[in-house]
Amino acid sequence: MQMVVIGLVASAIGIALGLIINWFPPVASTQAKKIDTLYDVLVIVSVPFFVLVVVVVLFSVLKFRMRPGEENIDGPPIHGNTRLEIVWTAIPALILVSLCTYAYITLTDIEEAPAKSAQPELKVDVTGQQFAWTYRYTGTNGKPFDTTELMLPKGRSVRFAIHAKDVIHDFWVPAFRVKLDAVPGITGHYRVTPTRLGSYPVVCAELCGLGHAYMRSTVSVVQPKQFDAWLAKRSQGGAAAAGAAAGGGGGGQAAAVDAKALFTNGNGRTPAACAACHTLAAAGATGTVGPDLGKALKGQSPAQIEQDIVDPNKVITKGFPASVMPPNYGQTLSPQELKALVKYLHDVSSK
Ligand code: HEC
Ligand SMILES: [Cu+2]
Repeated sequence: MQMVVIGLVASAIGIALGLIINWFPPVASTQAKKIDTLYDVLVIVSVPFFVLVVVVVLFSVLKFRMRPGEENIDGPPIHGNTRLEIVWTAIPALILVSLCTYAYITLTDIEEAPAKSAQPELKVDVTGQQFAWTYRYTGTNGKPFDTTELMLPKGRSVRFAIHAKDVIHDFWVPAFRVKLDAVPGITGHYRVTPTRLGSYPVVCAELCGLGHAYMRSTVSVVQPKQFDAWLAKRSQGGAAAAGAAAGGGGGGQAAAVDAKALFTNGNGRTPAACAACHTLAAAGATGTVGPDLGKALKGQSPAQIEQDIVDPNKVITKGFPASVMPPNYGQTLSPQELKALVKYLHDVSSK
């Protein structure tokens, strides 16, 4: 009786603590709410078992400990108790099956496609690469464009198609709760419906190399109107950049490459756009993995800047990690693109 009373009190305290402590990041999607409820139910069901085991162990240690003079006394021999064994197998099995069923129902629920009558789903391609995320949207003109900025409209279902270029990453927005591995050669999917305006962290949840801890950025959830305006603007930007690149292909003129667009969005072949990691006020870039290039490149010669880009580990900027900036821009940027980028960075940083 004593043990049962202590166990009940301890369980009640444990459950209360489990529910009072605020474990979760903000709830920013319809999925998040259901997952938090699932988590709360798991806390309510599992805390009593943990407490029960701990209480029985501590109680027994205290109450039935060996006292002086009892060294040679042995307890009564005990044989199996069939009824007890059936009960303690059946109850956990029942609980386990119920929890699995509930978890499975929640999973199908959060993965369900929006109703046909609802607004068409927004599709965003996500690509993980050491050590940044890039996103591909379909522009208002029907043409895809790449960006390092993840912008989502509030209240509309989004379906992510998740890819990886090099190693396994994992695309996770804790405020949305859902996450999925990004595996080279496989396209994974998940959907969320953002429900809360604001900026939330995007993290890589799979150890993917030396720069893993830096593979962080943010997602902005905005009003649908604001999103449409952003999409329209980026669609034009993408078209202009593509036009410029196509024009430059024949002439081979460095001036024909839109270096600013290249810096912001990459060329589709580079490992990651520079803006994913660098701040550069002139390009509106706000990455924080690498140095602020507007400041860091002051006084550097074009040759130095070029070396920084094609051989980033030769000179490591103080206070920043080595082996995080991709080492292969020398191959993934064309000579014209590299030249244009160096000229652009030299121009904007020497102002
Ligand atoms: C995955 C993150 C990442 C990406 C993408 C990235 N960089 Fe870097 N970059 C860094 C880090 C970290 C450093 C500092 C360590 C070092 O010097 O290698 C750096 C350093 C630099 C430097 C040297 C700055 C100085 O203080 O001298 C230059 C220049 C530079 N990057 C240009 C670029 C350009 C141009 C691009 C796009 C073509 C780019 N980076 C893409 C992370 C990145
Ligand atoms: Cu990663």
